[in-house]
Amino acid sequence: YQGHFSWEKYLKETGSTAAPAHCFRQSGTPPVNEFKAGMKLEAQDPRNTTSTCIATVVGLTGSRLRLRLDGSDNKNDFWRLVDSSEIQPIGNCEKNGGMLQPPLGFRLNASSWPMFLLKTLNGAEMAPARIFHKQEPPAPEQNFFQVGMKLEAVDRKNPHFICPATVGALRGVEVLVTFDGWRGAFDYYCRYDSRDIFPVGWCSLTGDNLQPPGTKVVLPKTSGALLDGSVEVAGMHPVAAKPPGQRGRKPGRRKTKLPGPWGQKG
Ligand code: MLZ
Repeated sequence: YQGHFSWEKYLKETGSTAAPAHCFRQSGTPPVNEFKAGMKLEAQDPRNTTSTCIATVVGLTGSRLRLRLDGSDNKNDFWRLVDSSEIQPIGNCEKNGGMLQPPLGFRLNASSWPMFLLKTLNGAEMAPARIFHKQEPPAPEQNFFQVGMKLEAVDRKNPHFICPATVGALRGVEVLVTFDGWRGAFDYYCRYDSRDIFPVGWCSLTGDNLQPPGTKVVLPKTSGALLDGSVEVAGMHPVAAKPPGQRGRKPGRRKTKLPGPWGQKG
């Protein structure tokens, strides 16, 4: 479900272009997701990346898995692409001479980890090796992004969301991901080969739910005020100008949201 958002219309209305596929470290066709909720696998602990832990698939969204580390709480779920190198079949760690570790913030006493591990794996449904993808796609040889290009990106503050975004700046191997319609509140720098950024159209291919852009307006630096007191925003519908006191208001929750031309959630 894509809400009422259409990239085709939006690109036209904003006079912008999509970042071409060769900019991204993503496979041309999104990787097939054959995982099922409840399956267990090995994953790097995102809060302690040198540890390999047991994780359970607690949800599926497009080509991504929502994972929860066994022995952790339900407040630290994380999302991984099915072709991520950070997930492996159970047995892989030991095969490579490693030892499975308790997650950071293990609920029980550290001394109970060996028994916990036995119990959590006993009778568990282990994700079969054949549904893992052999390799992560290769990184493009350099940063091919250009400022102004559109893309789809994981909102790192709400990582279940993938949202329309624009390249805001370039800094060597890094790209500033700016989220359309959110006044910078969710923006971040990432490497050009990050697995959190996708070409336009990715979500419609995977069936992931692409969020519509926000409706928070960035006022242009040089006044774009029109005669009727409204402000023209980057070729989109004029939005009513705010009284001076409210300009540049910090992003945050507003009780009544501005109606957006593309619909919105959350
Ligand atoms: N509804 C929530 C989430 C916003 C998500 C923005 N993503 C770029 C909020 O308004 O904070």
